[in-house]
Amino acid sequence: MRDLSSWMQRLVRSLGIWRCPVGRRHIAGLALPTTAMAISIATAPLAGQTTIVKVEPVDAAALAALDWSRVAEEVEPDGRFARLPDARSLSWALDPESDRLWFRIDLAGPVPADWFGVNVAVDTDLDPDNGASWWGSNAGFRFDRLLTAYLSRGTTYWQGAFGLSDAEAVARFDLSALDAELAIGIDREHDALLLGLPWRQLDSDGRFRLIATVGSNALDNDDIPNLGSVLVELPVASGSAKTPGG
Ligand SMILES: [Ca+2]
Ligand SMILES: [Ca+2]
Ligand SMILES: [Ca+2]
Repeated sequence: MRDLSSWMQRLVRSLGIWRCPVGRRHIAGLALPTTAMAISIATAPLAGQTTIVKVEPVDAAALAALDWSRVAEEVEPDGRFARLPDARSLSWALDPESDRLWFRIDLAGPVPADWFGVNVAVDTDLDPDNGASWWGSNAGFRFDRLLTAYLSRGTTYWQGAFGLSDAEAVARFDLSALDAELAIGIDREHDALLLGLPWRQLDSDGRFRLIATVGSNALDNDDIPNLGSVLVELPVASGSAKTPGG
């Protein structure tokens, strides 16, 4: 099994304790989807702290009517672990009323009942050589900003690592370093996960490249796209061919 990156923190709720795998090829990670638990054995102390927050998902059905642009698609399931979420397609939409940008990852199967993980990694300045290296299979991608939702269900709420960060803060294991009105949607009818935020909180000019990944709240399982990244030009971007509402 591939190890996790040496600098990446993945928060694992294990036996009631949040731990952080710190890599260096002596991390053992084991996903147990049937129990919604993941066990990680870290051999170094916690190197950083991401705030654990309680999250209330938005009504995903209300987002279905947005003008979605599908930018990546995978025909066959290709994740590392068959029982973890596998991305089938990646789409985005801009809510013209709220200026909220939504990313939507359609899955090859149902969203797990009690846990999931999703990241959207974004090259905001379109400079592929700066930022931090992605830790998944799409290892050539470098990101400037990272959206994270590693969540598990409590009795009446969801909780976990949830937020917006930049490359420097992610390197010091802070996944929610930047202020953002991040929202999560769980669309069980269409087997999809959605992450949204006001687009200016992510990017200044509305033109950026991205990849996404899905998995459990402890392990990344499947990147989309597998290689390269997809360009998004919001209709609000200066010089964009796409006009608002068009
Ligand atoms: Ca896939
Ligand atoms: Ca960049
Ligand atoms: Ca993939």
